Amino acid sequence: MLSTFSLHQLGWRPEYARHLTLDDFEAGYPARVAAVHRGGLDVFSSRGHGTAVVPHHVNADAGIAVGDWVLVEHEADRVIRLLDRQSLVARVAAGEGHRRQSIAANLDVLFIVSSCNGDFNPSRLERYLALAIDASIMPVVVLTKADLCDDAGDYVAMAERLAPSIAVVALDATDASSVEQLAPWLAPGRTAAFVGSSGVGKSTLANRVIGEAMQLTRDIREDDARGRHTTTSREMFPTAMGAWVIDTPGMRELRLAAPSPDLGAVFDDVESLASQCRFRDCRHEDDAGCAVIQAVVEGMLDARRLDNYRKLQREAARAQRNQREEREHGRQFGAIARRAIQAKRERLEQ
Ligand SMILES: Nc1nc2c(ncn2[C@@H]2O[C@H](COP(=O)(O)OP(=O)(O)OP(=O)(O)O)[C@@H](O)[C@H]2O)c(=O)[nH]1
Ligand SMILES: [Mg+2]
Ligand SMILES: [Zn+2]
Repeated sequence: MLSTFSLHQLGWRPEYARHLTLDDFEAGYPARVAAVHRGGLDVFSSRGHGTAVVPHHVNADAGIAVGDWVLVEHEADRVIRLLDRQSLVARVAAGEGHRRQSIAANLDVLFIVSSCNGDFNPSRLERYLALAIDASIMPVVVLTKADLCDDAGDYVAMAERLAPSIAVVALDATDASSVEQLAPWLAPGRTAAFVGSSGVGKSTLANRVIGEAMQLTRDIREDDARGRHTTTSREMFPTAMGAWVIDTPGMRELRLAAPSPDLGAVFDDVESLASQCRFRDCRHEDDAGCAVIQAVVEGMLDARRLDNYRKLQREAARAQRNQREEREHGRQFGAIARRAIQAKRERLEQ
């Protein structure tokens, strides 16, 4: 494995330095986050592979993520601060509550992995596509296990219908020459993440593109009861070709966390129909002058697709409400803190 990486090899962009001063560069050096543990970070930098702790005062919206850039103190293996992100993939954390959880940062490509079998789910793919496009990350739908199904072409056609001009690739993740199809998105310095349900082949793909030499550095994982190697944490690896790939654990739930995702990029058919509804605030729930419902009735639009669109819209509205509440809470807390400081100052002055 390479021992050190230049900023260029690490995928550095001038934008990351936008808010860095000369003082910053004197205090620390930029490093890229390869993994996030409870005790700290694994990082890659010009010094090679290292670790760094994260002091409490370091702020990161939705938490520091794999792929993030941080400034690390020269002498102390301690993070000084997080550098501006170019992109962030986040979701509402699984389970109760509405905490935002970051999945990966500074991605160029999101490989949305599904297999050519019962895992294939158009509504889930639309959800992932909306997530990627909202974060300005190029989505690529990767359909694995093409070798195990009768006609992968059917799945490709179904996937291609989900959003305008998206890239869809069908392959056998266990076959090196088949995985070559991903090469156009893995140029040196690029960063790509594999996301999707458990067992669809994310790690198999990641291992393939990481290459022989790098695999030696991968953790030995524990098998589950059925002898499968299921991924339990997000981790970034350098590939033999010079790109970076992030392997992620299978996700059972992906609730959108962005307050106003650009659903139009995925659902342009629905949104252009919506512009023809009689009422501008039409909720597309009953047929009074609703062009969207009309299209469903006429068989021009999938009822499933409309349902999913409305579901994602509701999720976005909820995310917006939660963010507003959080901001309000933050403001109230800020006011209390300011009053306390003022009171203390007055006491000192007496
Ligand atoms: N025949 C065939 N088997 C595949 C293909 N892709 C994955 N597999 C197999 O499917 C199983 C699961 O693959 P993984 O790569 O571990 O799946 P994963 O997406 O990383 O799963 P999690 O880590 O649990 O999220 C393994 O036994 C792979 O060999 C494929 O394209 N063709
Ligand atoms: Mg895995
Ligand atoms: Zn309508």
